[in-house]
This record gives sequence, C-alpha cells and structure tokens, in this order.
Amino acid sequence: MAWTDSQSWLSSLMSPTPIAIAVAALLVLSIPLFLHLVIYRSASSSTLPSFLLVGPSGSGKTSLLTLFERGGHAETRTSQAPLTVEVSLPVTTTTASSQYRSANDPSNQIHKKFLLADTPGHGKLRHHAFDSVIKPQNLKGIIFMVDAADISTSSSGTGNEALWQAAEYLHDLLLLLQKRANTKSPRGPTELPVLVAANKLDLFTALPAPLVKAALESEITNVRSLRTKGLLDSGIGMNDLDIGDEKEWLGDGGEGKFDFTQMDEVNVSVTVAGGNVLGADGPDVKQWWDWIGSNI
Ligand SMILES: Nc1nc2c(ncn2[C@@H]2O[C@H](COP(=O)(O)OP(=O)(O)O)[C@@H](O)[C@H]2O)c(=O)[nH]1
Ligand SMILES: [Mg+2]
Repeated sequence: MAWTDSQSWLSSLMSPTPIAIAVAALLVLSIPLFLHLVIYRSASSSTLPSFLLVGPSGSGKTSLLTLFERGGHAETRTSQAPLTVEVSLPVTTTTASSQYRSANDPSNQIHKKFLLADTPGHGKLRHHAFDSVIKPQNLKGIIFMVDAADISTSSSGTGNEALWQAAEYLHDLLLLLQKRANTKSPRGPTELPVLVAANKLDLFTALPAPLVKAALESEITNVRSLRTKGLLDSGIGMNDLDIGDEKEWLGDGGEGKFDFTQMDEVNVSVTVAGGNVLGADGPDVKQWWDWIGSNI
C-alpha cells in the first residue's frame, strides 16, 4: 500500500479528519506551555537574588543567618566554610521590584526569596568572602556586620582593637569593590550596595548606628593613610585575586578624611543601619529586611 493510497496512515494524517485536527490542536497548545514551564523553572532556580554576609568574627553573622532561615534563633557554630541558605522575605517588607503594585495585589502575598551566604570572619579564611564578590551569582548586595558593643571606644583609652579590625576589613572590602567597578567588564553589574549592619544594639554598651558610622569612617581614614604610606601590608589575599590595580587607594586618595559618600563615585552606596539578632526583647532586624527588600 503506497502512502498516496487513501487508506494509508500517512495520508489519513494529512487529511482534515477530526482526529488529525485534534492532535494538531493539542500539540499547538501544549508545546508553548511545556516550554514555558521548563524555561521558567530553570531560570527562577538559578537567578535567585543573593546577598553576601561578611564581617569580623563574632559580630553575629551566623546568628543572623539562622534567624533569617528559621525565624528563630539556634545555637551558633564556628563557621569554617561559607554556608548559603534560602531565605524568604517577610510579606510585610516591600521590595523595589513590586513598589508600584497595589496593596491588594495577590502577588504581594507571595514570599520573595533570596539567597544569603555566610562567610567565615577569621583572617585566614577571608579570601572566601572576597572570592564571592569577584564571582557573583546574581549578587544584589553585601551585608557587612559589625558588633556595635565591641567597637565602642569608651572601653579602652588608646585605640580599639575591635574597631581597627572591623575598619581594616571594611576598608579592604570597599577597595575591592572600587577595583571591581573600575575593571571594565562587559557583563556583571557595576552597582553594588553595602549595608553596614550595626548589630547587638540590645546591649547598653553598644554604639548607636550614627556613631558606628562615624567611628568606622574615621578609623578607615587611619587604615587608608597607613596603607598609602606603605606602612601596612595590603589586605589579606588581595594580591592573589585576579583584578586590575589601576587605583590603589580607596576613595579620593590617601589624604584627608574618608567618608562613605566617596564610594558613590564607583556606584557603591553604603548604608549604616542598626539592629540586634538576639536580645531580651527579641530580635530587631526590621531595617535590615527593608534594606534587602529595597535591593531585590
Ligand atoms: N547580645 C547579643 N548577642 C548577639 C547578637 N547577635 C549575636 N550575638 C552573639 O554573638 C556571638 C557571635 O555570634 P556569631 O553568629 O557566631 O558571629 P559570627 O562569628 O559573625 O558568625 C554569639 O555568642 C551570639 O550569641 C545580638 O544581637 N545581641
Ligand atoms: Mg559565624
């Protein structure tokens, strides 16, 4: 039986019989649906916005990660390797991407998800943190956590070791972001906001956020001026990283006072906001949620 024969299956498939039309209609409708599902799934799982958590050891990073992940706090462990968790933003926090939605829009009730990556604070392991900045996976921002009780200057008369440690870490991070912005790369966003999270404000010895900001700015000024004079080794692992070194000094240069607005030039906006992960009255992390929400 040749295929031109009216009884052949091939010619019956070509002829406008109800079955052939039904099969064709089914294919036409289901293929786009199938493609949509496959593409949508894979895209949404790989492009979840992510935030990096850095800062000196003991500032509360692992505690924050645990709080965000479980909605409660658990015992902390010394972090040896970076740990990433998927976090859902509270529905009460509005995100930048949905700020024009009506308050009654049902999609507001869907938790916005993001990834939060913890990093070890120990000096020797810090290059892990810096590595994650260089190779971002949809990186939306960096949270630099600092213990606001630890850096209060009142505790010691001449110089505060904890403040120095924090300022040096933050200086190195900002210098890295400045270099990253100056490296002309066709892909990857140049804009990267930084939240300085002044933690442990539940302790009465803690500095309020504006004072944390002032203390860090003035200590970064000292770090910068020592680096400029070549009196201080450059940051941990900085030389191992594959980035250009057009501009060695942070901000305007090695002279004068440093303040965070000098980072605006390279599209890095620094926000300082206070809060506490633990405490007798429970956690207060509203301002940090809001910052994350405004950057998703
Ligand atoms: N009082 C107080 N203690 C905190 C707070 N956040 C963290 N801690 C404590 O600070 C210590 C170090 O916290 P951890 O999360 O391990 O810091 P990490 O080294 O940055 O990961 C732990 O003993 C926590 O219980 C806070 O908001 N208030
Ligand atoms: Mg930790």
